[in-house]
Amino acid sequence: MIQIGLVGKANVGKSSFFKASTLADVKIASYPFTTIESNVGMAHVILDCVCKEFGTKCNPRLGKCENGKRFVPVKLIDVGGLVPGSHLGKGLGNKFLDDIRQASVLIQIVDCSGLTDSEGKPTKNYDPSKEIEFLADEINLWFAGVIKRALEKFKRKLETSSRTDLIQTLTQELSGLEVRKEHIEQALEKAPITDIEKFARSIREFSKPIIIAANKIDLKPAQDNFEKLKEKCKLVIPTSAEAEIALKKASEQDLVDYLPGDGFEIKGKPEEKQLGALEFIKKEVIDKYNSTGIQTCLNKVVFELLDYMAIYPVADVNKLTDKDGKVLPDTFLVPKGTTVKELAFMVHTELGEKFICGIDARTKRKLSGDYQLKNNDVVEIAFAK
Ligand SMILES: Nc1nc2c(ncn2[C@@H]2O[C@H](COP(=O)(O)OP(=O)(O)OP(=O)(O)O)[C@@H](O)[C@H]2O)c(=O)[nH]1
Ligand SMILES: [Mg+2]
Repeated sequence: MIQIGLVGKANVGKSSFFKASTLADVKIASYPFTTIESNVGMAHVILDCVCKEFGTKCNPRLGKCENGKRFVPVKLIDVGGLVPGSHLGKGLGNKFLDDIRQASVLIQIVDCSGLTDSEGKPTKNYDPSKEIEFLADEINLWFAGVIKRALEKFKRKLETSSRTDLIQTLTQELSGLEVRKEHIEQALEKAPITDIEKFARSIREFSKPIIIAANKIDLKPAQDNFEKLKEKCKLVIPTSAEAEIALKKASEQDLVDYLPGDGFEIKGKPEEKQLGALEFIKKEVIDKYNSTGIQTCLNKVVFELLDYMAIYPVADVNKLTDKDGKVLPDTFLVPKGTTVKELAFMVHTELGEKFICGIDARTKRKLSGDYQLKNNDVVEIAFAK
């Protein structure tokens, strides 16, 4: 399952983002370093399910499908606040950074209101672009440290080995950091292995890209800062974790019609205070930014930043079922370029080892092992029994 890391300085709303996405009851407070043990939970990306096209009703094993919108689980990791010097162990920096080793992508939550300083303490007019810079530096330096240690024992060998051997050794040694072979190849184009810091920065950029969530966008100063931030960073999404928590709560109470990522309609009779809060969210967040941004962030990291596709493996292309008769039970999120044979291994090692061919559910044609899958492919894997 894809792992997404939530990072950022202290007191910016990481745990609020986590709670809004997973509905887990985690500790949230208006002081820095509230989180001291990382939280891990399940969030979802939401996509158009293929069940509609096939005119069938699906039975997702994980997540759910409502009105053709499929909720596919992704793992979310909420770590404690990072500070300048975290990579050297300041705060609980090293521990938190270790917890995001397995993440394929990071969402940096930023306090866009500028009402907290670099250590998460209350202030005024803090420039949020500063925390974006220091955080990327911390993560890059931590990466450089891990890579340096991992390569120490191979130093001599790496200097004399061929490019192919070098890439193979690095792929093995860095697999625990979710670094794939193509990330190493891309990074080597940009920096030589001898320049560890530059090389590490480059691998980090390819293997753990960062998107910025400009959080607390419901607050006026955040709205002003956001306009400036947009000019400086390409990948910045306005978010209000607090608004998302309020909307999910109101939806559970059946007071609003709400599909995360969209606006909402009030349908019940909220009490005066809750009605006021909902009206505030509509005016300050939805009318200005179209949504609370939380779901937008999750979907964007998976389908744009990582450029993943949704694939539906089945055991029977005619019935679209698994061996227990469940219709379209799984949605796999896989990188572009994934082949049918690679998919077979992802479903089950044995399926990969005994692989014969794939079968396309739309055309019923056979697919060879090196066929590159397309988004929304529904495939059966034929294997030797
Ligand atoms: N106005 C507003 N406040 C928010 C929002 N998100 C979080 N907060 C508030 O910001 C404070 C910190 O939130 P947390 O979620 O605990 O922040 P954190 O980044 O996990 O903090 P640490 O674990 O201490 O690093 C709390 O008072 C939240 O209620 C938001 O979107 N809007
Ligand atoms: Mg927290």
